[in-house]
Parts: sequence; structure tokens; C-alpha cells
Amino acid sequence: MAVEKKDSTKPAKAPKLADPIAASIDVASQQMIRRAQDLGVDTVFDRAVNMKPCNIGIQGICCKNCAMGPCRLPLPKGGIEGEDTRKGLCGATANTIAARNFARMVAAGVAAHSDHGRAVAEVFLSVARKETEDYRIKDPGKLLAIAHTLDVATTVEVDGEQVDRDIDEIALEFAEKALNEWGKAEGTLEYLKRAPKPLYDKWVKNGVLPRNIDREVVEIMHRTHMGVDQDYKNLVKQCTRASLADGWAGSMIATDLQDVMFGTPSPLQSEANIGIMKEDHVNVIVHGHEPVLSEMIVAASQSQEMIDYAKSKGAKGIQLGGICCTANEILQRHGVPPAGNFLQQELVIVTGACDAMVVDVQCVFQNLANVAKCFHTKLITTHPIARMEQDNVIHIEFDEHHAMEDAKRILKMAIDNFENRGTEVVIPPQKATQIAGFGVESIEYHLGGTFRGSYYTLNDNIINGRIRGGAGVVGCNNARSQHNNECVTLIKELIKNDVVVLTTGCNAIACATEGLLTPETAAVYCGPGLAEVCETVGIPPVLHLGSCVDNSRILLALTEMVKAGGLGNDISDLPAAGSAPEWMSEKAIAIGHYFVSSGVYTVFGGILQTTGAPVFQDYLFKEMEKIYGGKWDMHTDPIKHAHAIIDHIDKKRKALGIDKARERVLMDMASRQALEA
Ligand code: BF8
Repeated sequence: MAVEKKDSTKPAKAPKLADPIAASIDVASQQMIRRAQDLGVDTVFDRAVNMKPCNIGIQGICCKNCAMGPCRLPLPKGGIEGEDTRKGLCGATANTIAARNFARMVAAGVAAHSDHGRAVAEVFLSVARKETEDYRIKDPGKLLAIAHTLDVATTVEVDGEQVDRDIDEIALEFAEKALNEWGKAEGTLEYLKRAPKPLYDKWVKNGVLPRNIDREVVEIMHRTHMGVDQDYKNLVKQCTRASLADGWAGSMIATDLQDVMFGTPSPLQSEANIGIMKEDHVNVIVHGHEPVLSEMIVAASQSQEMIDYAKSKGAKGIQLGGICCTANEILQRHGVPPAGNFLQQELVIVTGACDAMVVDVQCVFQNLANVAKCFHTKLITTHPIARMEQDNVIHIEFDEHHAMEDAKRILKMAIDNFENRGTEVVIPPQKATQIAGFGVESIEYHLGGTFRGSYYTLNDNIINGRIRGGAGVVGCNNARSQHNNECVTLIKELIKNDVVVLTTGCNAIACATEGLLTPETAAVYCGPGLAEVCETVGIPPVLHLGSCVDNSRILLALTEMVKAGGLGNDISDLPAAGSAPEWMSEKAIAIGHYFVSSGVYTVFGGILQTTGAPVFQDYLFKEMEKIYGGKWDMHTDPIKHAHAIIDHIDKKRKALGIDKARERVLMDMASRQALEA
């Protein structure tokens, strides 16, 4: 075979640079992208302009599940007329291939969330067994509130009377039963009984109750092996089973036990963006997902010993900041400000002021090591399953049995590194105030009305039309679209149309950075009805509910709305929708699928890797609604995306017979004036 020789005399083509303004709407990020370019440090934004996505992979129709391929099944130019005859070497159709690829994304997403949940449950077991003194039960009330979900008694009979059971005993039984959910041999997951009964009955009827968390992931991997499941509908059914094991169990148990051990969040004030870093402080950025690590770093950073040590090295103190979901975990419980979301992880190092970046699992760029090498930043991996090959990366394995010791060791390393900073530190000044830390409990408290303990006031405001409906807007950033733009544009359009937004993950950080998480936002951006409610109650129109595993809080909030009454009998009856405008991760697909399988109309931005198999995509976008009441959708334009949600909400309002109430609100004169203002 003739091999074309490279002309070594030709200079290599210089990589293109991203336009910082086209790359991000955030001014601080634009400044750091420019700085990185000036210093010759490449970031994700530059890489995105140099590498385009594979046109076949993006449509979901490349199969690499065996070594006869990869088989690629591009759509014929002009679309498919008549029978779709595309097939791989084994005969796999485009629908099978796209469904298998989709299922593997679900499996990876479920595995990531649920393995996080397992780690939390294991730490909780250590706490219950008194094997660690570094963690404890901070919220026994929450443990008592969730005990029934795993059939753990909170009282015991003594001399014919029911008395309170010892909390340690409850914790131990709960921990053992919770861990059992990952691998039990018989039965189905207990946690799913928290869903509204009609929804649970739908799952039973369709045979999709998950048996245990691990098994459903393994089964996806089996079914998608070459030559196993060749029916896209059957594959989607398994996606449902596995994703329910995530949203209603793996993630939900993670959230619950994190609240029990680290405290249930309640609203607090903080800040967000790269500007939270301080030139005269030791800056430690914690990045990843599991709060088991970050909780300990927070505690260690507040110890007098560490503060004194930082001062002895010439710093005024220690400034912690977060990236990605770790940021949300330490924000919602301690008010530690996020320094940025997913696409900003390299940029915080580019400030030259990041003395250490501490990472655990998920959403961590491998290129962090290359960026850290150009500055003084110590990059520290902490998790046995997530190491980096580059030799400038330090690995300090974190173990719950000596967690505080590990955290102090990490912090000392950061403090010792303070004096190694270069002279050129540039911290962009931008930071915004935010109110975060909402949860099922605090929404109930704030919107619960005089008698508390009910979502009825929220429902009442929906019924009377002041609030049109609700949307859970969650998920990532994606370098294929302008950083934070889709999230923010979509949400502004929703709240302008009186849709209250619940947010988590990197989307929540985008909202915080753009100043949407304050009660004052209501007067600026909201429609008159939502503005009135927010101003009366004193909450932002966009409520920050935490990290991505905390999407389980959204499921439970929807369940509470169903229970409160007046808006139908099931989640699918509610005027509500889900959305991930800048999604990029497999976890987002798992989340999307459990929302759809729980009856929620769920719209993704960008592109779903299903477009190359129109029949399979139709099944997700249309047919699933007939089974579970929820369906997938996709809109690249954020305004169209918002209006697809609003149309859905209006359709549900009409079905509930509450559309007339809203019309009256819109005809109100004061409302019109407020709108014009
Ligand atoms: O789990 S939102 S980029 S950080 S995947 Fe990752 Fe996406 Fe951010 Fe949290 Ni969720």
C-alpha cells in the first residue's frame, strides 16, 4: 500500500484560537481565555474550534461494539424514502445501533451517580459502626424522616408502649439496608415507593421496577453486547429500569445520606464566579462530585491550626472555592462560593492564583494537568478510581477512616505552595451574589403558607395562574455552544413567562454567575405573576437545589406537588417540564431518561445522539409519552426550547381546567403595567 510521505519542511499549521466573546457570555471567563491564549496555554475553548465532532457519531449511528466494525450508517442524502435498509456487518439496524449507544450512555450515567451514592452509603455505614470520628450524623431528623423508606422502625415497644428507638441503631439498620439496594438478590428497589402511587403502578404494569442498582447497569452492558438485544423498544425499556434505579434510588440515597451526615441545606447567601478567589489568600479549588472529600476540606480549612499555618506562610487566610457539583455540595451546606462551572475549570488555574486544585471523580478534564504545569498550581487527585498519568499530578488517596488527616495534608500542601506563585496573578473581579441551598423541605417552608408542611400554597399559585408552571433546568456546559448562554437565555425566557425554575448542577452555577439567584431578579426579569409571588415570599424565581445527584430533590418536589392536590394525580399531570440546555455528559442522559420515565416532558439543548435513527428517536420523542406520560424533545435554539416548555405547561393547564385562571391574570391591568415596566 502506498503511504503518503509527510513533507517535514512544511511548518505545522498553528492551531486556531477561540474568539473569547463567542466562547462565553461571562466576562471573567472571556478575560481568562484571552490570558491563556496570550500565555500559549490551550483551553477547551481553543480545542473546540480545532476539532469538530464526528458527523456520524453525533447522530448515534456508529457501532463499535465488535471488531468487525466500527460500522457507520449515515443517513442517505435527502433522508430515507421507503424502507430503511441501512445495516452493519451483523445486520444491526440504525435503530438498534442508536438505541444501544443511547443505552450505554444511560448505563454510564447511572453507574457514575450510583457509585457516588454507594460511596456515601459506605461512609454512612462507617459512621453507624463508629469506625470514623471525622463524620457524624448532623441531621438526625432527616434520618428519622426517611427511615420508613427502607422499612426501618423509629420506635420500639417497651413494656407494651412505643418508645423512641436509639438513633445509632436506626442508623446502622438503615445503612445496611441502603447498601443492600445496590446488590440484593431478590425483590425490587424499596425507594421507588416514594413516587406517586399511579406512577409506581405504571412502572409495575410495564415491568420496569429496578431489581437492584448494579444489576440494571450490568444488564445494559450485556444487552448491548454484540448480538444480544436487537429491539430498540426493549432496549429503551431497560434504559427506563436502569435510570429509575439512579433517580429514585442511587442518586436519591446519595442525597438523603449526604443530608443526614452533612446537614440538610437551607437557603443561604454566597457568591459565584472566578472573582471569589483572593490574591492575598491561599486559594484552594475543590472540583468533582463526592462531598465526602469536600466536607472534610471545608472543615479543615476552618480549623485554627490551618488558618494559623496559612498566616505563617504570609497569606491572610484560606479561600476555598468549588468547581462543578462539588461546588454545589459545599455551597448548599456551608456557603462556600463556586469559582465556576464545568467549562471554567481550566480558567481558574489561568489566574495564577490557584495554589491547589483538589479533584475526585467525574467531569474533570485531563488537560488540567497541562494547564497546572504552566503555573504553580498543585493538582491533587484523591480517588482510587480517578488518577491521571501526567507526572506533575500528586495523588493523595482519601480514606474516610482518616479523612481529617488527609484533608489537612492536602491543605498544607496548598499553603506551602502559596509562596511559589509567579508575580503575574490576574483574578478577574467579576462575582455575583446568590441565594442557594433550597430543597424539598425549604421550598415547603417558604411556599408552604401559614400552616407550613404542605406544597398547597405553591399549587394554589399555579392554579390561580400567578405561576404558570415549573421547570427543572439542570445539567452541564458544552463547548459546542457559547458557555452559559443557552442556560441563561432559556431561563430568562421561562421566568419572563411566569415559569418558576428549579435548577441544579452546572446550570445552577451559570445562573448564579449571571445574578439570577437573588430575590431582586424577580422584579427585573419575571412576568408579573411570578414576580408577585417571589416578592411576597422573598425567594428568587430560580431556586438552586444543589448538585446533579440532587435532581432527586426535583423528583420529590414534584411528588409533593402531586400529594398537595389540585394538580392531578400524577407527575405527568403537572404543568411542569425538565430541561438540560447545555448538556454534555452521560449522566445527563441518565437523568433525562428517569425524568421522562417519571412522566416529565424533557427537552435537551444542542443535539441528542439519536438523529441518525429517526424511528428510534420518534419512540423517545412520541411513543414514550403513551407509556409513562413523559417524553424526550430537543431544541437547539434556547428561545424555541423555552417556548416548547411553555406550550407543554399550557397544554397541561388546559387538561387540568386551570387555563382560564391564567387568562384572567394576564388581562389584569397592573400586570400589564408591570410587564411594560
Ligand atoms: O454532575 S452538570 S458538567 S459537574 S455532569 Fe458534570 Fe454536567 Fe456539571 Fe455535576 Ni452534572
